[in-house]
Amino acid sequence: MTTMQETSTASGARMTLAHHILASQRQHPRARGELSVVLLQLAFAGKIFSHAIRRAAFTGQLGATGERNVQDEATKKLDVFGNQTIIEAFARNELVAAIVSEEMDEPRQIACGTRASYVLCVDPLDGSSNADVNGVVATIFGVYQPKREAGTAATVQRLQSGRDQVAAGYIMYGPSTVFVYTTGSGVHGFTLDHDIGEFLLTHPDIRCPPQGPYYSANLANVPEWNHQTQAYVGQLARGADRSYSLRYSGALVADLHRSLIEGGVYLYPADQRHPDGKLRLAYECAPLAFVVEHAGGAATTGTSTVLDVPFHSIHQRVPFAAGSRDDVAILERLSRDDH
Ligand code: AFP
Repeated sequence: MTTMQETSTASGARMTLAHHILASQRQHPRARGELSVVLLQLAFAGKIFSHAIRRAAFTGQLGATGERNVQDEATKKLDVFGNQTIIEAFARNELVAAIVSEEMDEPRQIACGTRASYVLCVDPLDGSSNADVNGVVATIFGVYQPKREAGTAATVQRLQSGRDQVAAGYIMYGPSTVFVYTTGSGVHGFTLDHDIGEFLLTHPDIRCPPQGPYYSANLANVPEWNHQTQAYVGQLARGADRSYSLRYSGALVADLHRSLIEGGVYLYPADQRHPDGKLRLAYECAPLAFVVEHAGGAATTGTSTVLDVPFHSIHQRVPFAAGSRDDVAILERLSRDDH
C-alpha cells in the first residue's frame, strides 16, 4: 500500500506529484478526482512558467509593461504572462467556476465551469520586484469550495473566509522550482526535475519547527509600525536567550518557505502607508496560512487567526505574520495585551 510519507516507489524512483495527489485522493473514497486535476493543472502551469522565467532574458519577458494593476503597482511582463498561463490552464475545462487573481480587477468567470465546485484564488507572480534581478519569485494558490446550492456553480460572492479552502500551496521559482501543497493531510514539497519534466517528492510531510531562528520583515518600515510590533521585532533581534537572524528577500514565499522548513516568522504588519497591511487575504495570506497551519505553524493578523478573517472584497488586505507556532504566539500576546 502507498503511504503519503514514502518518497520513492518500489523501483527506487522518486514519487511523482501525480502519484502523490492520486494516493491522497484515494483516502477520500467519495472524491470525484476534480480537485486532483485542479492541482495537476496548477503544476502544469508552474512548469510553463518555470520555463518562461528561465528564458525571460532571451525572450524579452523581463521588465515592466508600462501598465499599472488594480493595486496601482507597475505590472511586469512576467505578471501578465503568469496570469495568462493560469487562465489558459483553466479556461477550457470544467474544473473551476471562477478565478480571482492579483492581476485582474474582477474575477474571471470560466464559461465551462457552470457546475464547478471550486473558485481558484491566485497570485501568479509573487515577489515581482525580484523578477528582473534573478531573484526568487512564486505563484501562490488557494482552491476554495464555498457553500452552494445543489447543482449550481461555486461563486466568488459566497467565499466567507480562508476556511473555505480545500487545498492551497505555492510554486517557488528559485535555483530549483518547488511545488508545495496541502489538501489538509500534511504539507508536501516536490522539486521539478527539468530533465524529465516531472515534480518529484523531495520534502514529504513538512513540519514547521515551533520556534526560530529566523525573522523576515521590511525593517525600513519599523518607524511606521505600532509599538507592539516594534517591541516584538526588537525582542527577536536581541532576545534574552538567543537572537534571531534576519532574512528578507522581498518575496513572501521565499521568506516563509525558509521559516516553514527551518523555523522562524515572516511578518508584514500595518504601517502608515498600508493601514490594513500590504498583503492580500484571498490569494496571498489565506493560502499561505492554510499551508503553515497544516505544517503545525500559525498565521495571524495580530488580533485574529488569518483563516478566520471574514472576506468582504477580493483584493482586501490584512496585516500578516506567519511561521513557527511559538513565535507567532508571542506577537499575538503582545497585540492582545495592548487592547
Ligand atoms: P510584489 O509581488 O508586488 O513584488 O509584492 C511582493 C510582496 O507582496 C511580498 O511577496 C513581499 O514580501 C512584499 O510584498 C515586499 O514588500 P516590500 O517591498 O514593501 O518590502
